[in-house]
Amino acid sequence: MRLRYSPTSPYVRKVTSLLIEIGLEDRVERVPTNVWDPSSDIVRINPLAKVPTLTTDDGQVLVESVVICEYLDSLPHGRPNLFPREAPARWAALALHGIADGTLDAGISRFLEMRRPEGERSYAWMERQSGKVQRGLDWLDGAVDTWRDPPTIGHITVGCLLGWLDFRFPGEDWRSDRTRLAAWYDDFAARPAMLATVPREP
Ligand SMILES: N[C@@H](CCC(=O)N[C@@H](CS)C(=O)NCC(=O)O)C(=O)O
Repeated sequence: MRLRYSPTSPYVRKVTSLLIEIGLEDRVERVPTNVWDPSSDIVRINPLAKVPTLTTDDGQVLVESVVICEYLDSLPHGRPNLFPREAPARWAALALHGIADGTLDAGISRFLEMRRPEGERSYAWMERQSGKVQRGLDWLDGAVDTWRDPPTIGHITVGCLLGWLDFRFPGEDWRSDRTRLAAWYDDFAARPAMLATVPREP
């Protein structure tokens, strides 16, 4: 399998950390891809020009990190599944994933807007996205006491969200008013899968 990836992308990190959690990291060749380069050949396999993009061994191209993650978790691996098969655990995992991934989407939207030249930037848009991030983090802080082992795709996505916030907004303190979430993240960030996938500039 081939994974088009970037080391700064939190969506890619969902995939690479899941691969380590399930012990399949050696099954995937990683192909560095700059999605912002107009000449990137990513468009040949993914018209949306996004990472992560996975090409499976039988040539199927998969996009959307959650779809890629579920595909990989469906392969034989002998570890606990990160996508529980049965309700209600499945829906709890996907509900948590939905809030964490949506919070990440809002953070990315704010970040991309911040990077636009002054004059093209909308502060109202950034404010709107920032509100989603703050409310998403509050929601996670309110839910954290209900989380149990083993981790699911929901927890992986929360970890990738918080790691990305620290990476892109190091001066913004999300922890002080969310001490339960911060304590959970201290433990989660020490998992080998998280330590091996810390975001970094290429
Ligand atoms: N919902 C998608 C989001 C993927 C995504 O937006 N990736 C970013 C990198 S962090 C990207 O490739 N952006 C390029 C673009 O939007 O043109 C997923 O979960 O895979």
